[in-house]
Amino acid sequence: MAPAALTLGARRFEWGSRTYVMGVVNVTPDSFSDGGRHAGTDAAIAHGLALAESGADLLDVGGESTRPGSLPVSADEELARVIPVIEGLRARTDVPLSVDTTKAAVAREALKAGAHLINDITGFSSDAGLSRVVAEAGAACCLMHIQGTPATMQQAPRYDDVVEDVLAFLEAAILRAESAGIPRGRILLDPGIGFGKTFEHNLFLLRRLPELRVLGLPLLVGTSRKGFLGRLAGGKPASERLAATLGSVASMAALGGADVARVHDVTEARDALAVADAIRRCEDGGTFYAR
Ligand code: 7PJ
Repeated sequence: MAPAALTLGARRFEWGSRTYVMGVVNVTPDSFSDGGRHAGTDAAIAHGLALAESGADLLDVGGESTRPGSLPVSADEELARVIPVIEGLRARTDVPLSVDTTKAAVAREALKAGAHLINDITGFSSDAGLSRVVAEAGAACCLMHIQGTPATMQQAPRYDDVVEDVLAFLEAAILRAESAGIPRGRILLDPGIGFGKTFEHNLFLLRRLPELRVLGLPLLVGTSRKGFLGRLAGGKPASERLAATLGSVASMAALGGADVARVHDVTEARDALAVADAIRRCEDGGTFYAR
């Protein structure tokens, strides 16, 4: 059975009907390179609008880099980056907005400014107040698996059984969310590709994504431009990983792994998913889930 449909703002997500696309809107200092805070804000809003036009079903606004080795930023800095972008997008598009944050203080203001979903890469394991903020706002959340922290996670990732360990972490994350008062129907889960995982862990998890279905909640998966794709493509830098990204996105759709793909390149991902979803759908008569 498919997970219950989710309404976020003006959009309804009917899980199993197709693979939805979350477009990434980064508001980190790299995007401020040409002229300060205001230019960075405007560039991020313009980028988000372009992704919405390209068919993004959801936009994920992030003000803290979580790349391997990156260090945390303060709540004040994150707020200054993210809130004007949420306000700007909220005024100009009805695409639902997600905020990639681990901090209750940022989530509170982001939800006030009109965001619909909090995307916590620590699965409610770092800021005890975050789940309550989401519950009180009646917002949705994406709970991601991570081993360690972004600063240290790639030093020596280790699992007894990566699928079992991710499942156990996500089960505990669901409990944290539910005990704060977030209904199950407003929770998405994410195996956290690249977050405390070796090259082999990433591939193995993607191959076995359908096993995470036992949790009964929609799955969001982010592979876009990640390091394991660069390695598979012969050592390409992030800027040259589009084709490899599309390979991963189409594969996970074909394997039945993901309900939402988190990507930088929305136009291309929508085309790749249209193909993979159509091939998959012709076998099971219109839904990816057993009826
Ligand atoms: C993910 C994310 C992901 C979720 C980032 C990057 C690193 N949130 N935020 N899942 N990745 N839910 O985009 O390379 O995979 S930041």
